[in-house]
Amino acid sequence: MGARRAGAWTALGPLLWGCALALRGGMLYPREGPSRERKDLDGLWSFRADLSDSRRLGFEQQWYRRPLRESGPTLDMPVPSSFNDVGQDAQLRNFVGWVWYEREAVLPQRWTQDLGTRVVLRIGSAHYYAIVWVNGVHVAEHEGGHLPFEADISKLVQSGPLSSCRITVAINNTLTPHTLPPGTILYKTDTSKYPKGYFVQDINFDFFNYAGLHRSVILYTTPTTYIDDITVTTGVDQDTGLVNYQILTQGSEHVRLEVRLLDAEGREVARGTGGQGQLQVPAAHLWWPYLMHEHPAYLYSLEVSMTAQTDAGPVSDFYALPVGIRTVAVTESQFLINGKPFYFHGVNKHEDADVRGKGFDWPLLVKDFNLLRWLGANAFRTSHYPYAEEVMQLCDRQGIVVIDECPGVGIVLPQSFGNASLQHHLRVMEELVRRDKNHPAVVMWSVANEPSSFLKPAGYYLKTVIAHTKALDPTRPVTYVTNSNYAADLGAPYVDVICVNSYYSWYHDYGHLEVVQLQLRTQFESWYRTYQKPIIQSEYGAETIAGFHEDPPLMFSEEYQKSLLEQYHLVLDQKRKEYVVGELIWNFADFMTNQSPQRALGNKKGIFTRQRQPKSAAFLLRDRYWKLANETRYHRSVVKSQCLGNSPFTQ
Ligand code: GCB
Repeated sequence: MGARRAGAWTALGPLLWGCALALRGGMLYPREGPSRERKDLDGLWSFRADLSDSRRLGFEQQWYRRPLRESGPTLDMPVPSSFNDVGQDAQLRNFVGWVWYEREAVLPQRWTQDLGTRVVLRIGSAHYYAIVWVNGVHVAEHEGGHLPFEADISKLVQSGPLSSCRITVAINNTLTPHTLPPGTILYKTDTSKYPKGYFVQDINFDFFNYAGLHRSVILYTTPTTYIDDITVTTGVDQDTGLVNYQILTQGSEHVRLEVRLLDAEGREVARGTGGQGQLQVPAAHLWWPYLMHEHPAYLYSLEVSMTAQTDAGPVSDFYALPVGIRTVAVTESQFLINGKPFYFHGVNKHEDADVRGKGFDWPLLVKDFNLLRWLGANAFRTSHYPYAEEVMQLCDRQGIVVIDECPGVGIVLPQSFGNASLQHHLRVMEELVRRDKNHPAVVMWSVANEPSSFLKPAGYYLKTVIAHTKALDPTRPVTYVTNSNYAADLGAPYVDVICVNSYYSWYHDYGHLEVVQLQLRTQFESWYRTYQKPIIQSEYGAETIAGFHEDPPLMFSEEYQKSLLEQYHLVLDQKRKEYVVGELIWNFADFMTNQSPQRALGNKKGIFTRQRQPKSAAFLLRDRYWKLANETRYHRSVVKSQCLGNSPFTQ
């Protein structure tokens, strides 16, 4: 129960930040303001899958040179959305290779004529590999489907009498042993069984490899001298909040920076100047998780104003960043937020829904958050890849704590632990930390889910990714999620928290609920005895077809899911008094997977259906989570008033 690592992630100050980042440039979320405009390109795009045998016809014929419709027939394709499920065509649903998106964007006159304006094209997510052209000119390439990338297109759109530009994006969803997540293309060469050239995409993860433009495509502007990145870390000294900031600018050496911190009512509580410093906030309102405080999720606003003298005259830029003041620390047996023990009672999610696949959708997002609050969940893990920025923003605003996971899922083949994979994995962590570092809701990074951590090269690989992540962000603990045996796990010595997945009485001893307690107890005790680190039960659950009922419980029935959960809860209730610091159900909702004899229209371990309707287990979990919330609350009145005040549901 010691405090060996306590404080390791608190208030280390801004100087440590950013120094290890190899990436150039920031990735601030595009916000409108006095010096910035934004134009969303959501809606219908032209679309064409390259169905040629080689999948390279689009490049051979240079489809980006002319409007896509001139190269052949195109479809209307919604953005954001996966392309797989919107059509009636099995070939498109299961397509592997290059698809082409195109859209004409009308530009405000000032954007094309004012040379002091910088025009940026930003793609929130293109899965998996993307090449982008504007008016036929190559402007960007990006690998990895879950993180944003940008291109400065000012020169292109300001080079002639243009009032619009044509944006073409070619996207390839092929996964190889060196992508993240990895996959393998299997060529089936037995011509007595398969047609010539036949291949399939093989993957070692359990969700459908949806593809396309999954998040918004945005055009936005800044001045040509501009605020490029802001990094904030926070600490607490007695009741004074400490806000360390570091600001990077581009475009001129001679800039003046002023920062003001405003409280939620818009009153200035601190101010400073220069590119880095510390603001002190007396009697600070801390950012607390949902259900942990009377006023959770308190956000300040850090207003950064830049002025610069340039050859073209004075320039100013402005960016307002939401800031939550909080600390995170880990001891041998506790996870502390603002110095108080925090118990994760939450879910694992997926970005997944009917029709749109992994496409971002506001109604779905709000529905999911209403369900989380209804459940009394205080946390989720972004299994198994970074979620949309808007999701993270809502977590900040509602106090939902996040374990932020990178797409390191299905890393099981020896060749996926080589140097090419490692270098890419390090870069993905840089992109993830760059994007999500300022979210108070993010309390821990997860660098992988269930890698083959018992393989020899996995030890070095995981150690390196964890060390790199800690160098990028010394303010948060780092973990990965394991399903290995405690004695064989080569990465566990390097993590701060042990996250372990287990499926007793589901994948092992199926049907035998009577062994769950013994096996789970053995699991916890072995891991703790070996590593003396706090443990999160990061997955557990049972496949359940909504509407199937069997009593006594049988597998796949709602009763079995409930009983299995109850068995887990009995042990969790003992061990959470010792060193278990969280439980995350697998899964929040049913989700689509590859077709296989083990999956009936996808993975059915959701406590909600894919359409977000509750199975019986949702009510069980709701009772439990509210009980847990009541135990950890500060005042008896807190939970009730939060529930009544902020949610349409009452207890
Ligand atoms: C796991 C994986 C998750 C799967 C789940 C299952 O351990 O982490 O991606 O979906 O098990 O249902 O098999």
